Amino acid sequence: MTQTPIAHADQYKDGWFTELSALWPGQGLSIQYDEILFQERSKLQDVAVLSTKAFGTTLVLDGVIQCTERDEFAYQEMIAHLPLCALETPPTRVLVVGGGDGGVLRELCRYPSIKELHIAEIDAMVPEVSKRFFPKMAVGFSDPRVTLNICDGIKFVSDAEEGYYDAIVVDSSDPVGPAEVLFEEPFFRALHRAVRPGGIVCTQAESVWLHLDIIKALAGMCARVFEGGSVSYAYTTIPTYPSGQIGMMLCAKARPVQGASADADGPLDPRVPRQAPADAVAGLDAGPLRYYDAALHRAAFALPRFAAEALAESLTFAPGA
Ligand code: SPD
Repeated sequence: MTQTPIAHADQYKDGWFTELSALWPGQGLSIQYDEILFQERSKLQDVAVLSTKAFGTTLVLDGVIQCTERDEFAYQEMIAHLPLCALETPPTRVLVVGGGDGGVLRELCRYPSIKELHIAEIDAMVPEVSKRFFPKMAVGFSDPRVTLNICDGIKFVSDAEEGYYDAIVVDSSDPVGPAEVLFEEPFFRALHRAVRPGGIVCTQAESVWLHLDIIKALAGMCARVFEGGSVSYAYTTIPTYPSGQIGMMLCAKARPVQGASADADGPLDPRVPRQAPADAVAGLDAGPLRYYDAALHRAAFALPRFAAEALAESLTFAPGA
């Protein structure tokens, strides 16, 4: 049993861990823990696993909560199924950038049509730790369709064949440290190239309560990069992310001939669920879906007025319309 924190010691006090960051100044969620199960410095970041009273086993990178056993599905299901279900044809090739804990992979394994499921994770320690401490979340790594690449995600995406993927999910940590570049234009240009026309890129896009400026800048940049396609912001609720809410930016690449599909005359509208994830995966203990369904898919794009107004200029479809 390890009780003495070796990194971010100011965030551990009297059996409570408090999540502090310059990205949410003046606030910090505190959760009570019994034990620090693991803590090590990888080549890139501080990796810790806590056994917490209210949220079960919890993964913390550089002092920031990435997932807890109790609520991880609220994020992993939504960032995976919103883009995949919005596709007009069943997906066959999908890429995850980041997502080394395997939670998004587990969700993508629910699509029998997928033949190739690639993941580009920069930190080898994250999948190792996840397999050891979060076996239910990491089940996807044993799916034979999955190839795990420990590498720089930007390089992996830049080297991909043009238009190779039906969908790319970018499950990054926050835009400080190793993940900062995953919010910048050169990476989005590479994503745009690697996804097929009519395909969707879905990236972690922070909270409207805390990061409206970041989201606004991201949406504006996405609108430039995905010109002729569409840009939409959706969100999920999750108690252990700052402010209890986190969003996803969904960028659909322009189709060669708009109006070629049965249900649209313009760019692909990701607010419409068209595919369905399976509740059970043969040979894989993924468990049933616990958050996502078609009604929630549509609802996820409806924004509170203050956010809708701030993002109106850059989003393709008026939120809520
Ligand atoms: N503020 C933390 C945001 C983390 C988003 N990514 C989490 C990885 C879960 N698969």
